[in-house]
Amino acid sequence: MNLYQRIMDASVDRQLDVAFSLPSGARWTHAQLHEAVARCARVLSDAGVEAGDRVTVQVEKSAENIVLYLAVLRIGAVFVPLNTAYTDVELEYFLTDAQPRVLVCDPRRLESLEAMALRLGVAATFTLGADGRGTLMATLEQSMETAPVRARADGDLAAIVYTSGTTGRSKGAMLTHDNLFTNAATLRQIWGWQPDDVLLHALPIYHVHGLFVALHCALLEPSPILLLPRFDVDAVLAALPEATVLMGVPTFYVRLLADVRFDRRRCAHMRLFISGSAPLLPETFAAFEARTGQRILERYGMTEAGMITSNPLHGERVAGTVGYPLPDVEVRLRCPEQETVVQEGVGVLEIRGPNVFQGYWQQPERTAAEFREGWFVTGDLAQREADGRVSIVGRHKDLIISGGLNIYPREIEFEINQLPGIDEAAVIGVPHPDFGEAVIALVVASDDWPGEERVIAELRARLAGFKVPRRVLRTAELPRNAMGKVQKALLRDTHAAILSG
Ligand code: MLC
Ligand code: AMP
Repeated sequence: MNLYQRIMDASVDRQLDVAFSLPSGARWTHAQLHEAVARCARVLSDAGVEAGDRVTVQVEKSAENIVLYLAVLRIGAVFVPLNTAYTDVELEYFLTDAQPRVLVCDPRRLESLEAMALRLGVAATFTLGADGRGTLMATLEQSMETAPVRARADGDLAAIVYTSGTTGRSKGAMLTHDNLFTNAATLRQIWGWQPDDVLLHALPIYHVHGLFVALHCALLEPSPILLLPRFDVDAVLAALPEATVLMGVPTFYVRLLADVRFDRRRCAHMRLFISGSAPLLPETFAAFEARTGQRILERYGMTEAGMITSNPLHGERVAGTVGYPLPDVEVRLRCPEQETVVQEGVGVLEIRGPNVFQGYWQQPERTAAEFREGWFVTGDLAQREADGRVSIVGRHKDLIISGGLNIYPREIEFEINQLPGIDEAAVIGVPHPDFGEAVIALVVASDDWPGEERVIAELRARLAGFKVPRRVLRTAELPRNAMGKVQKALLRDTHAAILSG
């Protein structure tokens, strides 16, 4: 069934209730939301978007951005969200790969992106600004025409979400209407979602955390959403007394704790603080409890599978663990050395369940490589206790997570290796007080290399800001093991304190 139909059905008796409220004081009822969705769906249909067509969207967060997401679902098309930090160079790859029928971009980038989209065969480009204005909404306002909900089978695609790839190129994870619905239904149940919940939404909506986990829980109840354009400590502090649930990456909690105004009184109305997308440090968990009297509920997931495990709503939330597999998700561990499958102990986590994606867009070989006997190989190293509780203890994949955003070193190493005077580069993640981890690079270079500042400037032109190394250090050689592989763990140890000051 079309996920949008389910979202519409959920609010059928609640049309005049608030769906979203914004810091400006603006409010959208469910009736207004679905009216706008139906008309936006018509604009897309008139632009030639048919069921199965991709609609690629790189815009700032707004209520209209959510209207656009729901409109794409409504007509059975496939939503392809992109991080607003991606540069034109990165966009060219995504447009070439996804081959969308329509691109929706920020008005400030129309000039460069429209020309690129045209060249790459995209039929139409619309704009949508942070204020909700742009050619998309202007077109919608010209007519009252709507487009009907398109019937979809559970296995039809709803979204392709790009996730960084070990080989350096991002891959599009194909998610179906059923993947998204079943995961949301399970989360609503285990997190005890209620109609009088109020979701404080401060996450970006170009990744699964903010787009699916947070939005779907609220929209399928339905319960109102306080929609913040981005995470901002002042705005969150102002909204907390009205909210009951906050979902965030660990950086949210680190930043809130750094503000003395964040205290027990401000959190008195809150039912649930949820953390995920990156490891929550036990120190943050403990400091949070000491300050607010509340224990953060940590869960674990990934783009390819939505949510996988969660600490319990009732019962012990243990710092440094990600809780139990969701009721409809099976997990097992594979010891990397012996290649044996175990239920307890440490190994690479493999999962199976209705949440698991359909594969990588147009990459059957990569899909096949990441499934074993029907189980999806997460690449995360996990430890499982006898009672089933899971902790993520490391990564089998070479991945950096900075402020909840994934970065694959290969992509950055590739770009650095293109620069003159550089023989080789190793990119690693080191501890960072705000982002958990951040990127640095070690380079072996000749005397005429451009130098740290120039390398950083060159990378900025090509890569999203969060991927650009904070430091680029020249070194005589990179440490290697007997197999000739760069010993990144050793480099991480050597440079562990470089960004901690
Ligand atoms: C921004 N910057 C970052 C960064 N975010 N650097 C490293 N890591 C990050 N995550 C840099 C920018 O490039 C810029 O630098 C400067 O910081 C300020 O940018 P900003 O946009 O103003 O930053 P800020 O608003 O403070 O954002 C930080 C943040 C944000 C942590 C609030 O990154 C965020 O909301 N992260 C959540 C990401 C998320 O939703 N992840 C879920 C993925 S799904 P400069 O120098 O360029 O100007 C997933 C599955 C799961 O993982 O389990 O949920
Ligand atoms: P993404 O590919 O952006 O969806 O990121 C998914 C990855 O984030 C997972 O494979 C994990 O490595 C990591 N992750 C998500 N949640 C947690 C968590 N609670 N603790 C540790 N790592 C996490």
